[in-house]
Amino acid sequence: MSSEPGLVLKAQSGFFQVKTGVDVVTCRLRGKLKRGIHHGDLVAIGDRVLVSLINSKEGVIESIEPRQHAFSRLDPRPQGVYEQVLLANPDQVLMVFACAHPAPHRRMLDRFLVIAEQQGIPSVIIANKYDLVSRAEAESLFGLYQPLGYRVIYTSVRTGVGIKKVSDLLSNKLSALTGPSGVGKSSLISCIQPSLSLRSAEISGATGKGRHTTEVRELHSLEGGGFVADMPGLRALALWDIQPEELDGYFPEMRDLVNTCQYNNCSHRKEPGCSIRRAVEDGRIHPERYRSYLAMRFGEMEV
Ligand SMILES: Nc1nc2c(ncn2[C@@H]2O[C@H](COP(=O)(O)OP(=O)(O)OP(=O)(O)O)[C@@H](O)[C@H]2O)c(=O)[nH]1
Ligand SMILES: [Mg+2]
Ligand SMILES: [Zn+2]
Repeated sequence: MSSEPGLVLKAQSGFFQVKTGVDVVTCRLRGKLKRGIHHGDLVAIGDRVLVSLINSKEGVIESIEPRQHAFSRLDPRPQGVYEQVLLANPDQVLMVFACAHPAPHRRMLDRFLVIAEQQGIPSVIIANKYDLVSRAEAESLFGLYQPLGYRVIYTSVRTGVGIKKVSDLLSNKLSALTGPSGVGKSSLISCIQPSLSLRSAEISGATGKGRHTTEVRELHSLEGGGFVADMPGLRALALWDIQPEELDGYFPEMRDLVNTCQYNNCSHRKEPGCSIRRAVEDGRIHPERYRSYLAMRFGEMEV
């Protein structure tokens, strides 16, 4: 019985599709790995595993390599908080939002960015459906992120704008596309690699909300090298294990200023001598970003 390294491409109901060399093998998890109490997914897409082959199509996952990092979501369950691993070991996460239809929820984007900062994963913002708005409108929505150090790519699956840039970005990397439902994540991937032809669907006219067309998380192998995961639309991402005092460190525009506040445990809300508030007043910090910070810090909002 030979043992081979592999990459988990798909996880569904206890079965895993694992790419070993050129083959994709259907695997179960060795029983002993499942023993004990688990506070998170044992195996997720993006995990590197060792598989013992039963035949050319089936195998057993014997061990899982430690994750460097993971793009995860916190899932409160009766037994305690569970770490649902959306993608293990990502090189980057593409935060996909639409310029319109559905209108972008910037607080939600801010929350995604904070989570990626905390999990140590580079993020890129994709502003899709660029064909539905003017350039000025698109920039008024997403332009504020570039000076913070985030790359913003404006795309349209309809006109093809920006698609090459996204395709180059994905090349030879392990990436995830995330964002709300109906923004065009599956459409973007299908446009980059038509042979995949992922399911995409019209968004509901009545609510302007997506319908959660993509249900299973799966890594797709790209012809130009690399893998991309199409995620189901996310309604919410809870902040994972973030201490309130460390939140300002996940806002790039605040990070370097916090040491200059008068109080070293400044929450940047009401304290005198706060350099963050001063930066908001004189325009160095965008007021919307500051409001997002306050909302996350003081729980005035749930996205
Ligand atoms: N006008 C316009 N429509 C687009 C664009 N990209 C995608 N769409 C449409 O938006 C709708 C939703 O696209 P999907 O690709 O299913 O969206 P999704 O983000 O994968 O949605 P979930 O799987 O539910 O998370 C479809 O009707 C697409 O045809 C675009 O660039 N411009
Ligand atoms: Mg989809
Ligand atoms: Zn302060």
